[in-house]
Amino acid sequence: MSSTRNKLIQLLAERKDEFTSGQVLSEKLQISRSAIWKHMRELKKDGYTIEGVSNKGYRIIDYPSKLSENTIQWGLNTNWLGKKIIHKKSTPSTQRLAHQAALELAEHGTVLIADEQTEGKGRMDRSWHSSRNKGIWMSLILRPHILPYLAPQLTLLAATVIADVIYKHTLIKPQIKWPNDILIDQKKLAGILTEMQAEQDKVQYIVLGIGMNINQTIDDLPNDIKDKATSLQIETNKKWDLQQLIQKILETFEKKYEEYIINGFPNVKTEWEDYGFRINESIQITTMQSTWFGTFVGIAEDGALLAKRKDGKIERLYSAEIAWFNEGDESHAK
Ligand code: BT5
Repeated sequence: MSSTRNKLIQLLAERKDEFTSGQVLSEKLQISRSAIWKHMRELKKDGYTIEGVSNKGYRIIDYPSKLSENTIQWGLNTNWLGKKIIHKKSTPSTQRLAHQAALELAEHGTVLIADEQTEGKGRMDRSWHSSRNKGIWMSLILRPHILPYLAPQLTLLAATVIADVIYKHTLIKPQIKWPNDILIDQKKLAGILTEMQAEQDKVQYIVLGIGMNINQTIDDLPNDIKDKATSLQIETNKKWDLQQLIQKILETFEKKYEEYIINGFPNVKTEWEDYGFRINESIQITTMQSTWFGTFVGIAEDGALLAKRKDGKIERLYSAEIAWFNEGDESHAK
């Protein structure tokens, strides 16, 4: 991957619809005008549509529709996340690939991504629909120096990353349903699956999977999730550029992750609660032992769910399913 080309895309992408002159590009990149022209020709080969107008300069009209390691990396403004990307057209599950790669010592920040997953998975062996080119199906390999019991905090952190990116780009404020669902209007747009390999008090690696519906229409959604899932296209009536959203997710993730490693969970908690779904409202809680109704109070300093029982007792839950009821509705469970 050429870092000059990377910078070139970044410069053009920053100015969106405006032209940037060849002169400015050549000064900023410290290369000749003819070298710029050659890079433009390579970008076009990779699927970028670039308009070049004499006396005005260049601008990107369209981004490549196909994902590849290069198209994700070009213009990606991160220091370590996504420096290594493994892209597959089709794979059973990027989680599976990521575990293999991590066991083969793939470095912290490696990203595995697929156009399609044939056996995408959710939590507890549930399945995750991942149709070709319609969404973001990716797994991040992380090797944080944190105690294993804190790993679920990374799920909550990832949820705020996705929520921020959606909010910033669509101006629709999503909600996060504890612990891992990103909802718009009570419908699931994205889910996170965090899996860990650890020994006693050391995390060997974490595979953090992100599944996000982007360009599905209602008709694209399988029947079993049609009434409880959504996509960015359904919510905004327009198609979204996968590559740009992936880059935004990786950039936002890296920033928040670094902040978390330095300062711990408090900021994540505040941000999470700002998006928190049904905080201070009634929820149904199902654990391995029982099902009961309570009020969702928020999340604890370590990321646990805090729910108040009818007698006022606050329970701290690390593993549970929550569901809720709208008036006259059946429960919205998984
Ligand atoms: C999740 O599980 O929400 C975690 C999803 C993680 C998917 C990513 S994609 C990249 C990586 N590779 C993988 O193989 N997995 C990760 P959970 O909370 O258990 O939710 C699963 C439930 O969500 C299913 O039982 C369905 O009801 C619903 N569901 C399945 N596919 C969906 C989709 N595309 N959109 C919305 N809901 C879906």
